[in-house]
Amino acid sequence: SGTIKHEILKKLQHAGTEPTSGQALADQLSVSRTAIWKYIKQLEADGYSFETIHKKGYILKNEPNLIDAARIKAALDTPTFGQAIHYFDTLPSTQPVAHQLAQEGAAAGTVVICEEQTAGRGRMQRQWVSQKGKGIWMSVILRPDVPPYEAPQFTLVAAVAIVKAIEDVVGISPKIKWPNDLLIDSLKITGILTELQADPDYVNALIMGLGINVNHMADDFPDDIKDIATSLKIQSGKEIDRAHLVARILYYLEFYSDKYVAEGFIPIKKEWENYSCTIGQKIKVTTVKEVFHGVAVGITNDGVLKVQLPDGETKSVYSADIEL
Ligand code: BT5
Repeated sequence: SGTIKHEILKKLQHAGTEPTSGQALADQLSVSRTAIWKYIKQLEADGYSFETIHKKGYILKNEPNLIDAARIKAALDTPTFGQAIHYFDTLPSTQPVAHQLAQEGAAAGTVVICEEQTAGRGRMQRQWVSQKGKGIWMSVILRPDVPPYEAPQFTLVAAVAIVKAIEDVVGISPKIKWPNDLLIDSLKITGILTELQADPDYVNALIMGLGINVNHMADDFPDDIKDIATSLKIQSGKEIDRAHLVARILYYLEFYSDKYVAEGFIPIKKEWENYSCTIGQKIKVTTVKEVFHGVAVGITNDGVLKVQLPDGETKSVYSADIEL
């Protein structure tokens, strides 16, 4: 039934200011006119509004500024990802909900998304600021057929996918800061959190948490991040259709994770390097064990960062925070 609702929406979106009759919708979707009427009522309850023109039909007047399943699905162009979307107004965090669904067997590409997180989190239990209606706060369940030690590469896969989607929808190109940040103008626009459900030998699920600042104005950010964060709206000067961006991210996430499984990391590594602002830079590396300075000389075919120290020695960095 969710499908018919989103098909109705899609048709009315495409029809623009031309009325579409209930009978035409009923015929095209092989349901009764009463069913169409009920779906229209449901859409109205979701915040959509329609003009009803006597004997002619419906015109879509207003769409709520939401990232609900119907709007994402109307823009979706993927074989698998986003077929199941669990949408919430507010959640503590989308991650535990996605973990739970994955444990219950949810399919690859299942999405948990909300307008607002009250306890959004980054790596190592850091806070992720997630204001209502401003961003994309979502978790996507992946089930790639890879061993657990390859999980961190999916952070890099997701980074490439999100850059591509932002290029398509917004027309600007963020830079990737290893391992999990996207920056514009050296300010953070996106954070990625890759979590794992695995046995010793194989991955049951990857829970990819994606946080993207979209329609924030400068004074929407709280003091503690206002000097390090930015949004797509601040950077592009336009209000962005979040549902459309979500659909594009899901498209590239499916494309690149399939590519990874089929061809390995090397083809994706090339794209990653093109977008990276890390390689070739002097950086400060903070791991759980130590802090050191060096030059980021590259990533390996396993996605590990290579850092050359002042004495010429090269260190492999698997997980860290870096400062440019
Ligand atoms: C991350 O962690 O960057 C991963 C963020 C993942 C968020 C998504 S949203 C959907 C899903 N559900 C969740 O609860 N989480 C995921 P990390 O590299 O540890 O960076 C965290 C740091 O980024 C914080 O300590 C702040 O300094 C900064 N920060 C917090 N909120 C931010 C925001 N909205 N924009 C830019 N920077 C932010």
